[in-house]
Amino acid sequence: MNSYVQDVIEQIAAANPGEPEFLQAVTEAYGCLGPVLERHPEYRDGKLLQRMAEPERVIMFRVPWVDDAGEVQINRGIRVQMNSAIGPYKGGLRFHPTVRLGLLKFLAFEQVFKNALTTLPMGGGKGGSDFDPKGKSDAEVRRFCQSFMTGLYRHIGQFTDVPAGDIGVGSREIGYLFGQYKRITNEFSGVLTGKGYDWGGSLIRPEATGYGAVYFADEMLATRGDSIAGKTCLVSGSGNVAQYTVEKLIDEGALPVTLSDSSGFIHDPAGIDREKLEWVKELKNVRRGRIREYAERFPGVTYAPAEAGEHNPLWEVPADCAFPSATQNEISATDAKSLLGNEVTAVVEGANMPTTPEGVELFLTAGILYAPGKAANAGGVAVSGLEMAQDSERMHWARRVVDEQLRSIMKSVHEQVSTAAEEYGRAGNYVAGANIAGFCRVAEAMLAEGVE
Ligand code: NDP
Ligand code: 2IT
Repeated sequence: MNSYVQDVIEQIAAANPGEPEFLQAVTEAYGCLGPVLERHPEYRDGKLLQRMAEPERVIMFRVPWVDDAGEVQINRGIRVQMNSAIGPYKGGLRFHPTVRLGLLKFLAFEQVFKNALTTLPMGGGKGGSDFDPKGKSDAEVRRFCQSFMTGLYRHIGQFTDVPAGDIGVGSREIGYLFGQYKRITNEFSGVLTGKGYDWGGSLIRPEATGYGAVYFADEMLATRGDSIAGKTCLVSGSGNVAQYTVEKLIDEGALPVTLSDSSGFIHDPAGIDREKLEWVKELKNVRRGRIREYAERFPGVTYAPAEAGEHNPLWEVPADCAFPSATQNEISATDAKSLLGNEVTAVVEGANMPTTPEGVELFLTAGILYAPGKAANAGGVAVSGLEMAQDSERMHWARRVVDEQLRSIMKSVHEQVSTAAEEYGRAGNYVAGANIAGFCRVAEAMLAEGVE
């Protein structure tokens, strides 16, 4: 790594102690930028690396609510407004007990690059709470969401900051958050994305991240004269991203064989078909059950509980392609070796930063098709951008129109990433390409806007 970049990373590490995921994301991204800074001394003079690692603003607030037993509960709400150089802050909200400021800073930092790659006018942000929706009643989730929005509403808006969903925040939570925003502000606007169709949402937004990841896989495989049809695919997670990844894989004639949650994973060698997928959607989105039940419901399926440590047996299942779609750092070096040992062709990240740095290095050295999340999962936020456009127009676009735009945006992300990698002598390296292309677009805007 270039010594200037190394120094900057060390300064950032010293200034942000106890934030390992944030530092991991910064190190990965900036580690690719040495040659860019040599070609563009103005980025160095403008201290762009330092500026981009410092959130423009962080909001932290108390979220008090009353549970069903009448007891007062307190959670912490956070919104990281990372960068608004190319548009209003945009990015999801995560409700999960592991949420801390450092975790949201990593997600917000990646979001800035990702949103730039969509070419839509969206800056980057991320927020959430350490609230755990698991095991909570619907009324408890609603009261929590109303209190969360009461703390957040004054800091967001359709032209300022537009949150959406992420882990633990789906259409139910977006509904409660939107209702409270509208009630407090007396304004019906596109302040959140991922809304229901009848109240300002976009068709294809629920599907967008998963569909987009498969479209990105199509683009990558095409560079090697290959396609997804007939490929055995591993998918982790069983939430929004995993479900619609499986749906598109089925549409395109691939064979998805796994799903998971934090308790364990299922392996269905016959393949998850449409009927089984509909059952999973009902299990996860309506009954809010565990993936273990899939193995009880369908014959020939094995279930393995999650194991502690550096190894997830899901990644030992032989397959052609892997779509990690659960959470950060879910593919360790050991898991990457299992995948490579089984001659995986492509790893396509539906989740944000699901591969550890050691795993990333192994994939890059092996020369497989490896798509980092900031490129491969950009379809979700891209259709959020299209939802914002529809809200502004007071219009709904047809399903086919949104899907075509999503496909064309994923094609363009692939093209920008490939071109940037080639320009800097790193052809085929999608990590370098995504970081360079995303960085340059934001850097140019920041320079144009002055020292702000
Ligand atoms: P959901 O909450 O719908 O689903 C998350 C899934 O991942 C669940 O199956 C959950 O299992 C599992 N999971 C979550 N945390 C862990 C953990 N610590 N260990 C093991 N499994 C875990 O979230 P999404 O599908 O929306 O998000 C999945 C990933 O995709 C995240 O990395 C998110 O940041 C990323 N992403 C999401 C986008 C979106 O539009 N929703 C867009 C781009 C990226 P359990 O129920 O047991 O917790
Ligand atoms: O990580 C992500 O890109 C998301 N959770 C979606 C963000 C959005 O604003 O749609």
